[in-house]
Amino acid sequence: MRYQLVSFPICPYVQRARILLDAKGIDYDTSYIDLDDKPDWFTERVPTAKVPALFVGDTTLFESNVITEYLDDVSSMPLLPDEPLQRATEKAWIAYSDSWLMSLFRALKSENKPEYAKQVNSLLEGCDNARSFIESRLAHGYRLGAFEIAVAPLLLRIRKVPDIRAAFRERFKDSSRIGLWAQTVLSEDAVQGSLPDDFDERFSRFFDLDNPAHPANISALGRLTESAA
Ligand SMILES: N[C@@H](CCC(=O)N[C@@H](CS)C(=O)NCC(=O)O)C(=O)O
Repeated sequence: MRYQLVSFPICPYVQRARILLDAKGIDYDTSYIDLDDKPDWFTERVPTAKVPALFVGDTTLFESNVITEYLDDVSSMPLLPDEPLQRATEKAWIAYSDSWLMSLFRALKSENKPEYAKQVNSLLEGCDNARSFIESRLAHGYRLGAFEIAVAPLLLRIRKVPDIRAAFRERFKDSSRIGLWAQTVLSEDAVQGSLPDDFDERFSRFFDLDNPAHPANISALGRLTESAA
């Protein structure tokens, strides 16, 4: 049976499923939909009306973390550990990483610098909380696991926004291992190949990132100078 992945080109949650499918060499078809004009066949089959959805024959799976866990379960070389406590721990961090993606989304959609700064700070705090978990994963050498796949879309997007990238560099400058871990995740073939060719353009357009007035483009210093004038 061939899987059908329902997708939207710049969705980070879809990207998780795509990375896992590609990393494991699983064949699948992709259907792209317009989230502003969802087709009936989609809304009739997907209760949340959100992507990703994975059609497995007549069955519909939804929620990216459930889709990736299912695909991991039914394929060889499992990414999630077997041991129940380790497995639950990794799944807990994966679930927590959803809130980091949400902070990034809110930061990029924010209309003013204070809201943007609040969301970036919440993103930094969340990722900072994962320091010891990431360090513990590196104790036995790097391996692409389920957690890495869950956070790869976030790491890719952080790289695309210079202001947020700089904030991460500053925050994690004392941990070269975490920087190296992030670079290694980003250099995985399945991660590299998971973005559409026109991703940068679509991403910028979706968040209006080329607008000089976007909060990510206004330096804190510039804002202070403006308000002092
Ligand atoms: N918790 C869901 C989130 C999925 C999600 O928010 N997808 C967005 C696109 S990135 C979506 O389909 N939005 C359409 C809508 O909310 O109507 C998951 O992990 O799959």
